[in-house]
This record gives sequence, structure tokens and C-alpha cells, in this order.
Amino acid sequence: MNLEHIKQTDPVVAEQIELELKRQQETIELIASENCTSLAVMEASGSVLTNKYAEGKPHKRYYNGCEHIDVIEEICQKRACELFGMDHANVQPHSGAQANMAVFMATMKPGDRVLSMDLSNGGHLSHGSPVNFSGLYFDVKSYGINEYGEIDYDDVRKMAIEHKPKLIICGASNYSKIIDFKRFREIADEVGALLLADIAHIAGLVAAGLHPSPAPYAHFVTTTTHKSLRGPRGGIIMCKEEFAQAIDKAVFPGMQGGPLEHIIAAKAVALLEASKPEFKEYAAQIIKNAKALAQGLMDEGLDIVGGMTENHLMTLDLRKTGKTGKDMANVLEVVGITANKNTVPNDPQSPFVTSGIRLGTPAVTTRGFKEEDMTEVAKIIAGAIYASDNEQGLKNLRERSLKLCQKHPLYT
Ligand code: DSN
Repeated sequence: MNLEHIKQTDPVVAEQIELELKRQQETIELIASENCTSLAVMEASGSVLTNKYAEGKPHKRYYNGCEHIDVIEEICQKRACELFGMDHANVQPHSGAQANMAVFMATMKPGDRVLSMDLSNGGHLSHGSPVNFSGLYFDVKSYGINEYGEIDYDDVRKMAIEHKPKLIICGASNYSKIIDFKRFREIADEVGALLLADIAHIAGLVAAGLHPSPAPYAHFVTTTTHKSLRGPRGGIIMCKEEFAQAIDKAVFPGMQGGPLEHIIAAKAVALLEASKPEFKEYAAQIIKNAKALAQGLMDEGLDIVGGMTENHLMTLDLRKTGKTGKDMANVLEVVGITANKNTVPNDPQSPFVTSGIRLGTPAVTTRGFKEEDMTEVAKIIAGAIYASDNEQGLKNLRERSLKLCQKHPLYT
């Protein structure tokens, strides 16, 4: 990676970038929401487009000099619509949270009611957490998952009938089963609600046709672009044509100023990459790797919430080991595996401690990990959890994880 100019101008920042590159190269990344972009995506996001103000929409800008920006943004919109089968795309949201915020703004007034998945059951902060704008300004009712780690659709329906929400949100940050978008739409129709599918986590799987698409059912589809879709950090909103104007207005001038056109270019590149046959193979391997990891962990005697995963992630349930998510995520870091603590259903621990660890395979799959590597990763994880106090044992495990990283080099 060429850092020649930063090194001259700001050696302190340059050094930290180099160290971060080394950290990414030498650790096994199992944070389910992270990935490693292509160099093409990175070049676009570090391009001269960062210099340009382009408030407004293609051909309706508040600034001059947008002729190239317009082409890029239109290509990005078109690719998003084609890949996900939706009528309209706004590719300007800076993040997934802002994409969701724009849908709230386009569809509701403060105080209106939303039905969404509870954060501690796998939902997202911006779906109605009391500490987020969504929970502060809207009346939120939440559904969760049952003891099998699944959404109970009958319960969602019951809640929808009881609470009559204006907006129902499906899609999650930590849910390992296939989401039944059709069922959600039937529930929404029964109570006259609009349906938002937030596919941030599974976007790459949906793009590859390996998870059912929400397109025939959802009025709005939001996503981030940096998770399984493997693009730059950012968000996209897609919707049916009838909502296009309201969505565009909510994004700008509703909540954002100038769009990040360098990131929009990088989103366009990522969307093109995601439309290729190689990406379908990549997405299929993400799922195979997740299943191999889950199987490996269960073979080591560990519990997974809901058992076998159906997508790219899973939550390790540590309750029977007597260890906490917080401590074990730190121990995994010692052995060169990055993951995050996560609550499990009916977690006896607080959200800051937790009894679980969320694990996902998009990033390691990008590096080229295959099923046999995931079985080794499962053994390293289990070894670290069972022998978390054995310093020499952890050192040995660290060497094994480093070997896997060297077997699958990143950005070399
Ligand atoms: N923080 C992301 C995740 O880890 O799932 C969601 O925004």
C-alpha cells in the first residue's frame, strides 16, 4: 500500500495506518459486519472526488462542475437498482443508520409507532433503541427471537395487530436464520403498515441470490455497503418508485448536506464487483465457511444460538462454560482472532458483559479461507475458551492463527 505522501506530511498517522494494515494482515477477522474491500474500491474512495461538493441529485445540483459526478452517481444508482431489483436508489446516505433515519423521516412524524427487532435480540441501534434517535423520537414496540434463535412470526403478527405500527422493520445485526420477507409483508399489509427491510448484514448474500430477496415485498430496502457486500463504508436506500421523492427529500435536505462522492464512486465499483459470477462464488463460500465454523465449534462441545447457521454469522453461547462474552472476546484477541461480545437470548449478563460472542465469515472468506481453515479456527477458538488462563497454551494458539493468516495473505 502506497503511503509515500502521508509519510512525508504526517508520519504519526502514516505509522498508525501501517500498523493497522499489519494488524489486519496478522489477525483472523471474525467481526460479522467487517470485510476487506478490493484495491479498486479503495482507490475510488481515495480519489479526487473527495474534493467535490454536489448537494442535490444528478443534474439537479446546487453546485456547478458536477458533470462527472453526475455520471458516477447515476451509474451507482442504476447498479444498485439492477442488483437488488428495486425501482429507485438513493446512494447518498453516509451510513446504514442514516439510511434508516431517512426512511423514518420519509414515512413518519415524531411519536408515530414502529415495530422492530429488539437490539439485545439481534436488532440494530437505529431500529428503535431508546438511546438512538429512533427510540427517542418514535414510539417503538419490539419483537425478539425465541429459544431456537428464530423470529416467531405469529408473535410479530400478534404485536402488529395489537400495536398497529406505521412502519415494520425486519432485518438484523445478529440473526443467523433466513428472514421470511414475504411473511413480514403479509403482516404489514394486514395492519396497513409500511415495510422496511434492512439488509445491511446479508446484502452480499441477497445480491448473489443466496438469501431470498426482500425486493418483491419491502416498500423500502436499506443497506450498508461495507459488510457482506464488500464495498466502502456507507449506506444505500432503495424503494418503490412512489416513495422515491420522499426518500430523496429526507436524505437531502432532510438530514445530510454534501454527499461523499468519492464513497459513492467506491459503492459503484463494489456494486459492479458484486454483479460478477466470482462474487456469487464468494458469497456461497461465506455461507459454507460459516457452517464449517459453527459445526467445528459444536464438535468442540460449544453451543451456538439456534444451532446451525443459515447465513454468514452465528452467536457462540458461553453460558455453560461459565465465561463471559467480554472476557472471551479479549482472550480471542490474545490468540489473534477479532470478534465482538454479544448478548444471547435471556442473557443473565448485562449488555456490557454478555454471555455470547458473535462470529462471522465475510472477511476471512475474502482472504481465501475455506472449510478446512474454519475447522482449524473453531479449534483455536475452543482452545482459547477452555484454556483461557493458560498463558503458554494461548501463545501456541496465537502461532496457529498466525499460520492461517500467512497461508491467506491480505493486501500483499
Ligand atoms: N455495528 C454493526 C454491526 O456490527 O453489526 C451494525 O451497524
